[in-house]
Amino acid sequence: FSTSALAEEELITPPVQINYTQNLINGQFVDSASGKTFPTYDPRTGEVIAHVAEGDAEDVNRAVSAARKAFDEGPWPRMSAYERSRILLRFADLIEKHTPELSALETWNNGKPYEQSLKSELPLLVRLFHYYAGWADKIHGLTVPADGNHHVQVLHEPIGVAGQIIPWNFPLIMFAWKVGPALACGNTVVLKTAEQTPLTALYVAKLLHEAGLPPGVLNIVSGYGPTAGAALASHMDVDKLAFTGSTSTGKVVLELAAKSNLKPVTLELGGKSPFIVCEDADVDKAVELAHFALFFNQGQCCCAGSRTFVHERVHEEFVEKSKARAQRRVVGDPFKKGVEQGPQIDSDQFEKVLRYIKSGIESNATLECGGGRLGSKGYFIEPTVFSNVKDDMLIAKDEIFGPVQSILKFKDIDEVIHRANSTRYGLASGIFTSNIDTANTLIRGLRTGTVWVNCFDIFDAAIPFGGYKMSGIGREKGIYSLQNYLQVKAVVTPLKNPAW
Ligand code: TXE
Repeated sequence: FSTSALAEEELITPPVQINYTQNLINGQFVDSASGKTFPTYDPRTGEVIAHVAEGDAEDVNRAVSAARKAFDEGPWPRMSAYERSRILLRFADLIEKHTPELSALETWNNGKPYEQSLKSELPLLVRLFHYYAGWADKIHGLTVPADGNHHVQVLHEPIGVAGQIIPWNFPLIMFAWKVGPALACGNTVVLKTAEQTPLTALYVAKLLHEAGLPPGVLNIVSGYGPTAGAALASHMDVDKLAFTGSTSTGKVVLELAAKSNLKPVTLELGGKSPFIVCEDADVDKAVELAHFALFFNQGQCCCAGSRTFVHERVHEEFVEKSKARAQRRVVGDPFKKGVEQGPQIDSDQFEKVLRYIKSGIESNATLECGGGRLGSKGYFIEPTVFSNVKDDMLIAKDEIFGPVQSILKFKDIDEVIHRANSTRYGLASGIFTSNIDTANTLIRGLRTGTVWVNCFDIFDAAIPFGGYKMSGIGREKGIYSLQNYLQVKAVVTPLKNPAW
């Protein structure tokens, strides 16, 4: 059921084995306290690929105790920063060595194209850990010229036990965004993976221990949100919480943190990012970039360019060409060469996306192409393009999180800034223009945490990422991510001889 002959080529058959399915607590793989397991699936078929230990509140308690002990008594926060850096560097090198297996496992459990896992995500994962290894021995405080006869220094200390909850759309990259800065700063961690994609985090955690991580520094609990996730968010002995997922669950975890011990929370949540094609655009290039901005990773990106605003002068040509591009998109088994789009992650997401498509049709947006399921098994959806989308339609307001492009027409820059900002989200935006004045006006006007100009989805390790408004609190990656994992201690000492 591919849309191109390319997908008929042979399956890539990478070596893939599932060795780790238990929770990781205090350096050991262990069954869950209840003995329960849950199935994890292959989204190509909906078939079970493994049964994984199902953690709940008791497993979270055990993991937090291990992390607490490793923080309060263990070597990790006390060892030289250089030694911590070397462990992270060795870890990055081990990931690089295991790239084919990890890429295969990521694709098997998530459904993303194997070539995407292999050629972009695993190299980025390695880069992220090199980046954070580089920070480990460069984190230091300040001295402050305070009034009076005092020597004032500000120490930057690790915050303690970090609780981290991640989603399923980029299981390994999300692991790195969370675990990298936490460990570089000398913290210990309890990570809860998404119930859809528990496998690769366990695999890399094993490599991290091989690289020399002391036991208890990184603990991983697999399990569901309302049980394991909620237990972590409300735990009294967790000093900091980091969450990536939906805006509605973000509100839940923020409330759980507030009602327990007021742990600080960083949130990376949903989006409805505008991608703005200006009147001077080279239409062919704009079509390709807008297509990538939306359809990348099966449309399952928090920053997906899911409102494609197109200037009226180029609108008609743009719609025709976007439709043609979507019809050429190669959908199929993600292990096949040349496949651009695999299945959606699971039946819930699959149904949700199809419901939004139905809503688009019912609200009289024009369905240019796609709109249905592909094949009869697994969670494949046709690349779908709507034109004549209006701002008040559900498909223009809600995060669809699937391969559904909505094209909206605009007349002038002030109007498009206003409409692009008329959303509860503010994660990212894209601009396509070669006019510097237009670009600068849009850059200043858009209320989003990232503005990509004539590019999209550039995820360098050093670039901060996060949202305005209901897209989140705080920033990940780059220097800003370190602040989330550090406490600030002011130390004041009287000076005996103020002149010196
Ligand atoms: O998200 P959830 P879901 C958006 C996207 C998607 C929608 C729903 O629109 O369609 O969210 O996806 C854990 N206490 N994004 O249901 O529920 C859960 O186990 C503590 C955007 O997968 O937010 C998982 O580990 N934790 C997004 C994580 O939260 C809880 C990525 C995310 O799940 C919990 C994914 C609870 N009560 C979905 N309930 C992005 N920003 O990239 C769930 N969890």
